[in-house]
Amino acid sequence: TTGPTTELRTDPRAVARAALRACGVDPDRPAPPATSPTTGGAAFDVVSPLDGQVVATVPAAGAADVEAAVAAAHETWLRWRTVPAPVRGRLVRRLGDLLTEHREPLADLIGVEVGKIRSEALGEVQEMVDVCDLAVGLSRQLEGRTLPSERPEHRLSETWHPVGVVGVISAFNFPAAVWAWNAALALVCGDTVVWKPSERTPLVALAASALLERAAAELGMPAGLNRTVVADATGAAPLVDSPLVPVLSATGSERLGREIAPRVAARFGRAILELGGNNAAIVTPSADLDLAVRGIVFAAAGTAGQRCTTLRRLIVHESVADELLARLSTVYSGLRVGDPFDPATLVGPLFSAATHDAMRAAVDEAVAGGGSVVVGGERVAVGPQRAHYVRPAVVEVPAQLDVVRRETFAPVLYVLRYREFEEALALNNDVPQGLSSAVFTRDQREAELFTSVVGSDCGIANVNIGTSGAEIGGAFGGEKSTGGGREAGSDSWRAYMRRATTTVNFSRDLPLAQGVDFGS
Ligand code: UN1
Repeated sequence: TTGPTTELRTDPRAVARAALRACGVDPDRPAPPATSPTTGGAAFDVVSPLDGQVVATVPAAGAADVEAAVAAAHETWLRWRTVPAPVRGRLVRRLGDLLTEHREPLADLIGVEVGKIRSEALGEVQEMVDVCDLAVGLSRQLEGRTLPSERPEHRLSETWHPVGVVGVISAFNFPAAVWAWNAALALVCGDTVVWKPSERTPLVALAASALLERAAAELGMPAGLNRTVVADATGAAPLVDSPLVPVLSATGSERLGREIAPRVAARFGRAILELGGNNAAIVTPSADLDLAVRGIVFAAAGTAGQRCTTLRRLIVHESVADELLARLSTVYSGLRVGDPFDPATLVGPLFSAATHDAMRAAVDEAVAGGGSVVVGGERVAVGPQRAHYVRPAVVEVPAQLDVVRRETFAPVLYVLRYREFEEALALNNDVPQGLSSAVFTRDQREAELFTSVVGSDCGIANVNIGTSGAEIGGAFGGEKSTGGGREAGSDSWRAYMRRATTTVNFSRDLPLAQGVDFGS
């Protein structure tokens, strides 16, 4: 531990209580709306990463509760699917308005539960509002196609129908926005939702679900279109295994994906997977270094390195590496680490002691493999010692070591040097994960190559912008061990619906396709 203890002015418990109340959740008994009391009697303690103390206790849903929530959501779906999509859109529009009105308390809860700095917590709420806007627009555009039939006086067309209950499993680091990406789309698509937030960040989930419930009540729409279940993996089993959940959207570790994907596949369900990332940026000799430094620092140190899109690998041309590292070193040394509610703070706490352990182990492994720490990695004393504040680290490594090829969900940026652009591209792609990637260059040939078929193999390939902070307008997701799912914008909505292909014969004849002759 270095330096003096920085003051922690925020009282997480008081902030959480006031924010829950503002969103219509009883702070003395925080529980999901529209659900019967849970069966187990077990409960989860919510620990704030700001000071390591318990801020609330939430009753745990067991497998029987989750099973009941799925059955109830299915019943609600039978009615909801017949409501016209533009009418469903009104619900999501009202949800977006309520989220906007409650952006401060929602951001408070994200700050208390995750440790996000104010601007990023507000940004997460904005991301929810943005996806509501997108979904409202989509509610009038869930279009099918009419295709040329090979037969005369025939029409070939497709219609998109609601699919049923969509299960959503979300992670601690985007405890509300990932639900909104899924729920806003699912609701306009005519589906209902059962949401299992991380049991370590349930409070903002309870608040967001309460606002949706309020929106539905105000508009005279059904209660329980979304059912939130605060459960662990065992309790959540019905979401994974029930045939009443045709689509399961899961965000989390690669381990989570390996556990659930085969089970969803075994019942022929559809899984939308958003798993790990190990995102790289290439900095070429022509890069605008001022811009690159800013892009790199936000992507690598923002959210204390705990986004799935966090920049974890920097692949720098040898001609600019020394200068870039010197500049990064200066900026990292000055990064304000501390109370995330202090507007001057840029780096809040790590989520947990386990995150801190994983970070230290990763840095040690990189050093043992011949790497050297350029800057950071040390603990910063903020408030009581039960919390884990660190200076984000930059570690230069001689090669893409095993530890570099793994995702460590903490602020460690590995730096590799390259000579030829093709070598940089190969390094970018030579990891199991395939979520996000970036190139900083002013050379159009390099930029085009990076985004071409032989360039980055990731779901996101950016030019002169970091790897994180995607807008919701595009499809979000990645390849390889990232899981292949796509959420949010573009045509991601199709994954939340089923397609019916229809051939209509309006002739007086019965010509068979492929010219088949079957008598008469
Ligand atoms: C995540 O970390 O799970 O692109 C999602 C981004 C955000 C979403 C991150 N819009 O960084």
